[in-house]
Amino acid sequence: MAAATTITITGAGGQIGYALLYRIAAGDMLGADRSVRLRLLEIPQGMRAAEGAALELQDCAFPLLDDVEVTDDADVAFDGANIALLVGARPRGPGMERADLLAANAGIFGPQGAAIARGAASDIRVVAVGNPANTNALIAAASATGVPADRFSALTRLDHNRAIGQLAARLGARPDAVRNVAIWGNHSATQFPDISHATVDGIPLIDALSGTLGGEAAAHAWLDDEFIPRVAKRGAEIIDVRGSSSVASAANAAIEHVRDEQLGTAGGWTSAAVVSHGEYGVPEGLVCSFPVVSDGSGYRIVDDLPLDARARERFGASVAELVAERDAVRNLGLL
Ligand code: NAX
Repeated sequence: MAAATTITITGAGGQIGYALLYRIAAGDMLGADRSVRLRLLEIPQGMRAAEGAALELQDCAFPLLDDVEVTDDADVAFDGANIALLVGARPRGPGMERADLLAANAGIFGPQGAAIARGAASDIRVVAVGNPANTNALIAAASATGVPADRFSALTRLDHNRAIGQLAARLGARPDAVRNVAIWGNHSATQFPDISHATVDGIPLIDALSGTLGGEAAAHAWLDDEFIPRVAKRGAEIIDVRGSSSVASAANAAIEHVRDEQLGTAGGWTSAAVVSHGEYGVPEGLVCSFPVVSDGSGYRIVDDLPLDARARERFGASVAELVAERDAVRNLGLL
């Protein structure tokens, strides 16, 4: 077996951390032939929870788990890291303005980016899960001097999977029959879940939807009035029904994001927020969700899809939000 892969998980004592650790150690992320070394980063208040999770990891006696270390020191956590999942973030507190939230998170993701630059392995790849995920990834990348920006991404795989789940349920299809859905923009309510290139069992999805709903006008009405808002606001729906935010589905999405980036997307594409090089007119440097593919050496944007005026308008609104977040961070002198 090859040398163990070192994986750093921040916020490991939190809810998503707890849902992530055991699946990673069981081999769900990198496969049954790669052993892993886990580095759990927490703040002092979260250390006991992370230490407890580490005790349980020991009690699972996973054959692939070489070693677990719990720390509140970012330099220790990222030392030699091959993969980092940045989950720990500052949630929006009562009365907190957007600028306060961005600043609080810049105070987390900036120093973590710098620690990654100081100590991570040369093949490091980082995904920001903690919100606001896109801008947190942007800040971490900007602070990681010497690490190529394209090593940083943010999670929109949960939005992608939510879209597939909705479509499969509406069409009575298996989720794996639905291909080439795309999430464009920000991981927020402005995101654009797009089915215009999607297929189900090889048939254009819009045709299948028109057949199910009784015509193309009805299909477009369902997409605009139900599908898009439901996917974009699914996080709030989960909180309303479950009484707590998405945890298992978020951890699952993070595992799939890393797995596909590291091992490759097999046919079709997925969605991830990655650094723009100007694709589709998105300002260079923004961390924006696009359809992406990977051959195992990192995500590459699918950059040649036609977008109609309606799609451009929705995508443009979400990109404008990302620009505003970036500018707010810049104006605070944090970028
Ligand atoms: P929890 O509050 O359960 O856990 C967060 C943990 O992070 C806590 O244990 C806290 O002590 C730790 N933490 C805070 N600051 C830290 C720092 N500087 N270094 C290390 N650890 C730190 O939240 P949880 O439910 O696990 O959610 C984590 C983040 O994921 C939140 O920001 C949440 O908004 C975000 N989400 C992102 C999603 C996505 O698709 N991108 C979906 C799910 C989730 O909402």
